[in-house]
Amino acid sequence: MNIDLYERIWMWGVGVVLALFFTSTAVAALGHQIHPPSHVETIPPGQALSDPRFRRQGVSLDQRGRVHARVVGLMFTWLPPEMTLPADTPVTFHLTSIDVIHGFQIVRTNGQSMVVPGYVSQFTTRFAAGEYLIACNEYCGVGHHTMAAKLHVVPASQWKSPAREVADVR
Ligand SMILES: [Cu+2]
Repeated sequence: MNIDLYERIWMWGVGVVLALFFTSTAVAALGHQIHPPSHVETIPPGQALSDPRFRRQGVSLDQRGRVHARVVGLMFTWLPPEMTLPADTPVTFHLTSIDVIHGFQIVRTNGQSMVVPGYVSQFTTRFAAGEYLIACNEYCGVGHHTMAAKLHVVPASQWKSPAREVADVR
């Protein structure tokens, strides 16, 4: 079969671009551990702040000593606006919104998730010690640009851990 030279160049070009895309996806997923959160848990958005899972926002320890961070998004803030977490320790984030869709992004880390009213987003990650900015990366209204929180990550030995929960909230 005779294929025109230009046709052949374009076919190779497309092949190379596809190979690059698949390779970069594989490197991100396998090398850098970047995965989309996959977790389906629902919550009535109007009652999220009185729900046992989010009544107390912030950092907690479950009965097995694992660290959890519970955050509620609303126009135009994150609750709580500041958290302190231990470094090099797996932390499971639980996120929900009481109004519109927000985007929870811990800048310069792989911690990021959509925050959708009616659902609890969850992901687990760990951090190096330092200060991190939590931004909203999903346009949510006129005050969107002011929607930010702070994350302090301190060496685990200096971290003041909260009391363990009496019963596992989840
Ligand atoms: Cu927002």
